[in-house]
Amino acid sequence: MVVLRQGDYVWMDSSTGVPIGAEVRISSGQIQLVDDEGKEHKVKKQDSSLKHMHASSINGVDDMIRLGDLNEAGLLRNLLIRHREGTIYTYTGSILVAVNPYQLLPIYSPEQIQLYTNRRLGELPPHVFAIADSCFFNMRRSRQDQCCIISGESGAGKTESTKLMLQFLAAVSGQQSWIEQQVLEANPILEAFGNAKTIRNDNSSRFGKYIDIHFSKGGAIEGARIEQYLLEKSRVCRQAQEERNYHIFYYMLMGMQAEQKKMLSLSNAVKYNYLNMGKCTSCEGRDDIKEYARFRSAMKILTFTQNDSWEIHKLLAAILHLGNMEFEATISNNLEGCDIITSTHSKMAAQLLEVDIKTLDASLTQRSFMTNRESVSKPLSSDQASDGRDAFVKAIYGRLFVWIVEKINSTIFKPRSEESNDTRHSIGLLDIFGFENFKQNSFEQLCINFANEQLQQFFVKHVFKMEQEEYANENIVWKHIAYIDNQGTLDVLASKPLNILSLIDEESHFPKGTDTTLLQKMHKCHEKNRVYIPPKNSHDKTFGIEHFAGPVYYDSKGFLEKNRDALSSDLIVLVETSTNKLLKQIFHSDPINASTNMINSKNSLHQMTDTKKRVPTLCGQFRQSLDSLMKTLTACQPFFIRCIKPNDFKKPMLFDRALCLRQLRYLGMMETIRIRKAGYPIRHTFQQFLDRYRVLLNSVICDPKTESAKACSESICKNVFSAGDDWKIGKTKVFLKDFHDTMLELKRDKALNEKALIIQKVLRGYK
Ligand code: AOV
Ligand code: MG
Repeated sequence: MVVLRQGDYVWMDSSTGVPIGAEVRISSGQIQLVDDEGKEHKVKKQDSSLKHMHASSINGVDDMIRLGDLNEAGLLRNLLIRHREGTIYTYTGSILVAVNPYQLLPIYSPEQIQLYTNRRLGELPPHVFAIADSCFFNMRRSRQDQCCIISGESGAGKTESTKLMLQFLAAVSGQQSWIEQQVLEANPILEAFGNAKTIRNDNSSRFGKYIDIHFSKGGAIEGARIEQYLLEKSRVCRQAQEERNYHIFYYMLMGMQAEQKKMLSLSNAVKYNYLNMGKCTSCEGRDDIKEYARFRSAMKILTFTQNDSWEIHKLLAAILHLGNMEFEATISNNLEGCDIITSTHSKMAAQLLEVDIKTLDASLTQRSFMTNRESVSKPLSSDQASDGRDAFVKAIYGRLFVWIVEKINSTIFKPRSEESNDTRHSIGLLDIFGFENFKQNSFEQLCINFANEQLQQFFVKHVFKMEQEEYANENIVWKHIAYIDNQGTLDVLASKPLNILSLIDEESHFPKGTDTTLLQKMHKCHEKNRVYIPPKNSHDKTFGIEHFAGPVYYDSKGFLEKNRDALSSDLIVLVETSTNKLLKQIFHSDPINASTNMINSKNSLHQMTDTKKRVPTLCGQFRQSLDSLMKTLTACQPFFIRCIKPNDFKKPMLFDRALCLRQLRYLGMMETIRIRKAGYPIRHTFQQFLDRYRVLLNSVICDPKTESAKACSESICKNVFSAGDDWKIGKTKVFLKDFHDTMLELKRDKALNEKALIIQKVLRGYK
């Protein structure tokens, strides 16, 4: 029975299903509980449903493995009270949990960078800088590539964390060199072209990126390489309510000089069909004029010439004019067709693309195809023509984006010369589009969520599977910790025979395939699997997938079209006739990387049916690039940052317990804390361990000349750690906790310093 006293803290029932913390207040014999959300409750002096809070939960802890109340309520409250104080970072061992503050905090100054430089994890309060510093330190200590995987749903803070990591690494690696500046300034360009306002996030990344930063042996940034994944091209033509197109369009229309705008015949954003569809052309808190200036200066730093920049603007303006072109239905020879209505927009589009207006007209309103003997053209309806125009625009924008990333890479990537034989190491930062679940979800969301499933699996493999396997192999006594494995979802999506992605691909290659035939096949193959949620009835075109982060319902309409990502041969031929160098260049780059399929007029049908000559689909390319990403990540030592979105309103100081609990659950945080608390995430082979910490070995007790590396390692541990400390000696490795690593490094530094002092004294004595 719990006896309540003034000032006690207790756990009480709450509507979210997990207990909430509350403080006991007693006045004139009345007992009140004030819960963590400020609500007051009257209770009796003795209430059997209440439980006293563990001391560690009252004020919270820096590292959640130290929580006494190791349950969901404890975990949730720890983040809540820290968030309330503006402490957004918390550790779970070396895994960082970051709760989006939705406000600028004074914790990213140069002084803070300095403070966190060259300190061991856990020496200072949790911080994203500490993770960056650990990556840097580990890279130099183990001479192995590092990566940091930043995950969380849309708006949770992945992109901001990535920028902070980069800022830290640039600062600690040297003295503000030009290449560091260039690596940092790549970001405003990428964001201008690849980020947009969505209902979830005002600066949502609509592409994935992996920035691999290369360091010299001395730890200076030598260069970097950016890998981009699957830009959401459909946004260029269509946006949902309250969403915007890519930032660059609005920046340009707000920030460009009047004279230049006139040359491109541009007016305000509200005037363009491609920009006003979401009924939202400005974004609160985002100054498009200022951002444009920032973007222009970044372009200069990344060595885009004035001419490059002008040519890019020309293509962007052409896109806006293409979007405002109108088609008028016609009937000739009993065939429905259409014409472009001549307007300034059609004229400007042709002028900027540097193509003949008549050819533009013909390429958009007719489609050529091969019969057995000859090429014939068929008129298109106005709807078909505007679909074709949209496909053209998506191809231009998508290819332009790829070209820009490659151009940035050509500036920041420094290949190693043949002679240089010292190895270079790298730190990779992964920032992809977060898990998404909108009212309406399409092919893009399926790809985005598939990528997030893969990352979750990488986490599960690393933190749960491989770790527990290793304990078994090394004969470490261990009680298995259960965890939720999302491999089942990945199997249905991408590994099992006839998996969903391969069915989409199959159907895309099949000329007669439609969204309905696709649904039928999916249904037939996966009906019995719990991961697949079938349509409600025969008219329903929606299927669902049980993702690790919850079920998502996808509208299959347009799936095949989007996946085929095809452009008519007429438009390809049109580009051939253009004198616009940039346009031609972006269309001539490698089609796999440029991510638009060209359907060649001569063999388009053959390509569709002949498996050997298949044009890669969007999904196929995406899977390939994700596979290669997973290989890269597997070859690195990983760090993890788990970002949490505290509310759906982009508001500071608002912590929605139910929303956070849901994220903590699907991120597997409870199990992560358990395994980090019980487990030994730091592992060294005996020889590595001895090599690094030899200075901590008392050779009187254990002589490395006669004793084995294993015996020496054990002796070092006994020497450094307190009695009763939980570390283990396996068959080939030493197994330690995160704090042991910090302790060893600090003691090693101290011992080396003392040794150096003694040597100095001795040398002085000789003089
Ligand atoms: P995301 O990358 O995880 O979403 P962002 O990193 O873009 O999310 O964060 C969304 C917004 O939250 C930012 O624009 C900031 O306003 C705010 N924010 C995030 N982290 C911080 C921080 N450390 N300090 C201050 N404000 C922050 V997405 O790309 O949509 O998956 O696709
Ligand atoms: Mg982002």
